[in-house]
Amino acid sequence: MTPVATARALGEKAQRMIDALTAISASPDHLTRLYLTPEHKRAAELVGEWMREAGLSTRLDAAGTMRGSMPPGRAGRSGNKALLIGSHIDTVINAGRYDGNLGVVVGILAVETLKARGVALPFGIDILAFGDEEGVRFPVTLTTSAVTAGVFDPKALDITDDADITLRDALIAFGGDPARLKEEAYQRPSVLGYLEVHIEQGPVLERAQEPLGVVTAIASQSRHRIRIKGEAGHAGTVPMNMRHDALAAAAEIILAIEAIAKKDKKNSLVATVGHVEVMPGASNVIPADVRFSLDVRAANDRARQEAVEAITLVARKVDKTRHVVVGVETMLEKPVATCGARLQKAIGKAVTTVQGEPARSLMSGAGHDGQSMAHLGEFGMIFVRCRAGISHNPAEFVTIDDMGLAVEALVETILELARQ
Ligand code: HGY
Ligand code: MN
Ligand code: MN
Ligand code: MN
Repeated sequence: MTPVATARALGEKAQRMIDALTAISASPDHLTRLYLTPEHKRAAELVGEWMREAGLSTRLDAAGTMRGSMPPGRAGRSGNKALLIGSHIDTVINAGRYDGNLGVVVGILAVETLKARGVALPFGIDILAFGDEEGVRFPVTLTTSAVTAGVFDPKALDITDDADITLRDALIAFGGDPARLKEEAYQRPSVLGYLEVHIEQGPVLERAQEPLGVVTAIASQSRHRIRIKGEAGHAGTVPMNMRHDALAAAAEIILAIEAIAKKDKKNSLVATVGHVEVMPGASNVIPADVRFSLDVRAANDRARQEAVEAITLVARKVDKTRHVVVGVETMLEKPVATCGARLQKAIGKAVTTVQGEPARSLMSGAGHDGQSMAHLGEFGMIFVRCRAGISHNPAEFVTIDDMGLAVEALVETILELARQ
């Protein structure tokens, strides 16, 4: 088949696989697939089937990652190392269908394509379908890739979800095994590197009219929980100057967060409050207790840290002026994760070959499992154009042709590494 036909046929197969995964959701109305849920299990089993059809041996690991493995096809300088290829099959709430899922589908199709071409590689390939990159159910992110990279903090097992279920209990109920997480980690010398194909989740490639791009680094990121304790009271009787309104205090802090982030001009600083809980939540009761999430990112660690310090100062001020108690808890901090030079170069060559024009390099504002996998060695990412850069939204869209080109680019990257 001609390369274009191959890309088209691969894109059509990718679309069928994406659509099959999209149908596995907590809701018939939209795509929501959280970590360690029955829909996570069903999606992992479907991905496992595809992996086996591609000739990989599979197992669901103790953390809930579906792993597909292929040994080296021939001797070579890489010895018994494995090239890890992965992404995540968990989603946000009311998600787009390509975020994460596309990377797993493209990885499986790339292995199928290499086998169809009779390519014998001097290294193994492991495909990893991570179960928890988004960190939506539990307020920690990259859980399963952290286990894979040997950097999982067991204290996270005691973190609870909104239903007060601990990560440990959810893992056991899922059929995972908290006691075996440590042994699930790869050893650094056995890993050739980690590659992930992912939608850009931003507008750069579409604006440049290029289907693919090379990721240079993943932004510095931290997540926090802010809790405000005020005093419940009767909405009709407590005078305004005598209130300790936790939600009004939260509103003042949230607007200050937005103002701090907007002031930044050169560090791609962004700050988001995405989840707010108001207790007791009755319309005629002054809010007594408010908890909200805070997500801060920047192109460098210093800019992010300075923003968190400025936000914490505002929280202290509101604590005093409104006579409430404001607590700021840091749930995670991830420094900038830089993609390996060798993988960037191999991806750049492959993308240039496949798209027929020089590959563009760009930073990722979104977090990815590569932030964990960087602990095992080099990681590299291929970005795929998505319509208007929309993501974490059911309007997320990638064309069939671009998906086919993504498979071709991953195949070319693997062949480039095999030639080294
Ligand atoms: O939040 C993120 O950046 C990623 O989509 N989990
Ligand atoms: Mn993602
Ligand atoms: Mn995401
Ligand atoms: Mn990711």
